[in-house]
Amino acid sequence: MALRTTALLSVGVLLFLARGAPTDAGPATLPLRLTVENDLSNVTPETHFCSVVEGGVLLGALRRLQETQQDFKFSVRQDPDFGLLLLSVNGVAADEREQTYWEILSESSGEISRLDVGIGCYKPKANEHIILRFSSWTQQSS
Ligand code: B12
Repeated sequence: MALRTTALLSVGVLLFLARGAPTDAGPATLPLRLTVENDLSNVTPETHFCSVVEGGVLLGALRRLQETQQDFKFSVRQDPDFGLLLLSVNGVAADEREQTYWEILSESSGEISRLDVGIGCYKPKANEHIILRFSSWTQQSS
């Protein structure tokens, strides 16, 4: 009986080792490319490589980037209806009087589309190219 119990325990330990001990590695991270550009001045666009946790929102990727890269800073404003509005990037701030804002775009195979939600809601896909573009909203409605 004791021999049988020892054998069963050994098999159990072997199975545990073969499958791997539980880890606290957390969810996978997805790589992203982020370009910061300015439609209203001749500043050279800057590209950053960052990541977001799988299922996480763009805000998380921007926060991680800010924590690790000295040359990337951003700020937000809480909107009561739509969540977080991206207010400034690297010291360049949206201005109601000037009718300027940070537009959030996604590029794929040269096609650029506008995100239909803000940074607090948008869930980027792996290897997505996000563009933060300082623009004027005089020509646009949303
Ligand atoms: C005008 C407008 C804008 C203008 C606001 C400038 C201004 N001062 O008028 C500008 C061009 C800046 C804008 C930008 C964006 N917008 Co807009 N916008 C609108 C629109 C057409 C009307 C808002 C309005 O004037 N309401 C009347 C005023 C009196 O109420 P208010 O509460 O003061 O309005 C403020 C908020 O709506 C806020 N706001 C506007 N857009 C957004 C987007 C987000 C994510 C947040 C947090 C706040 C916000 O700015 C308004 C003025 O202060 C709405 C559609 C709608 N029917 O509401 C979309 C709308 C709110 N916008 C939307 C989106 C997606 C965006 C962008 C994310 C688009 C993009 N990809 O860049 C960006 C924001 C990017 C960022 N920096 O975070 C979505 C939000 C959907 C959602 N569930 O998150 C809406 C609902 C349009 C849609 N797709 O259906 N927008």
